[in-house]
Amino acid sequence: MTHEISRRTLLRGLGAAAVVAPTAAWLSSCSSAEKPPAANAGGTAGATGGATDLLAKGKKQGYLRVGIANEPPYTKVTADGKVTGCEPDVFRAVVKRLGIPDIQGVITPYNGMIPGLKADRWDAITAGLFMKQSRCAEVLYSEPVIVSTESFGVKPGNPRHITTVQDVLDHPDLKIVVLPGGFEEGILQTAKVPDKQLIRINDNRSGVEAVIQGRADAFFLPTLSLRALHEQEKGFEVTPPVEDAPKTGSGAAFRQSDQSFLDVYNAELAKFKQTDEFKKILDKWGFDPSAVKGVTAKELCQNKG
Ligand code: 6CS
Repeated sequence: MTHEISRRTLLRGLGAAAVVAPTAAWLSSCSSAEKPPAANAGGTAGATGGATDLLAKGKKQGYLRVGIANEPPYTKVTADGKVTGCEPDVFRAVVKRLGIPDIQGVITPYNGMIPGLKADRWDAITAGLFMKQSRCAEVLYSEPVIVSTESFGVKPGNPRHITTVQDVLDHPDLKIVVLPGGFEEGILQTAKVPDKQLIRINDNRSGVEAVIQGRADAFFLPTLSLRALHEQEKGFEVTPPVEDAPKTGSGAAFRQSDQSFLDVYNAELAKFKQTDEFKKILDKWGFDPSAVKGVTAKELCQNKG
């Protein structure tokens, strides 16, 4: 069901999936059973009746739907409802070069992104969903757009001296906030950190609050995401990048039935990565465009977990 709701409701309902169009403030709150209308009226069978012809679908309807989290600088929904952030901005630029005018964002938690993609609630994930073995086994990733690092959000002065995953293992009394199904949860699980040390919170602001109020000792999140949160809330500090965390990187993720679109997208992305526009987008969001040079999806998909 599509209906206009106030953007305040949208931003409050971050836990729910909500459709955010880049222009009109058309939003639709989708329950897990619902699908946004029209966009998948034809279901996943493309014009050929076979696998999705995502390129033809995007050109015909004028946009592709993307799963996002609203976690700056990776993804951001502005106050007037525009879908932006590093990954959506790159995706929008590349699909525009393929003849698809725009994108429409659906906000969802990280642990809902791949199930929602498979359920055809969106056509791609452009959220900074970091590549690792289990995810690469379920979806088709484009070549990476960004690489980035992980950090801990800690109390000022980092009184428990939490700087590495090993520190968490060595101190079983430490409580670490992670996003459910997030990459950081996976890092700690792969390191065999006992589950009783994990506190799962879906909302980044609440994760920071848990540290400030002493209910947790650290919030494990990408460095740039913590720095963006710190711009709004000074009651915590961000550690330097965690040295024993794997290299993180991401690109757009597609359904396995969309291999033909992935091939076309990757070819256009490779050209786009040579342009000043690509560098401008990454610079705007605080990413180093040179850091992703030579990094491949094949390499990042070796990440354990
Ligand atoms: O890929 C993930 O699961 C992680 N990616 C980002 C951009 N933020 C946190 C999340 O856990």
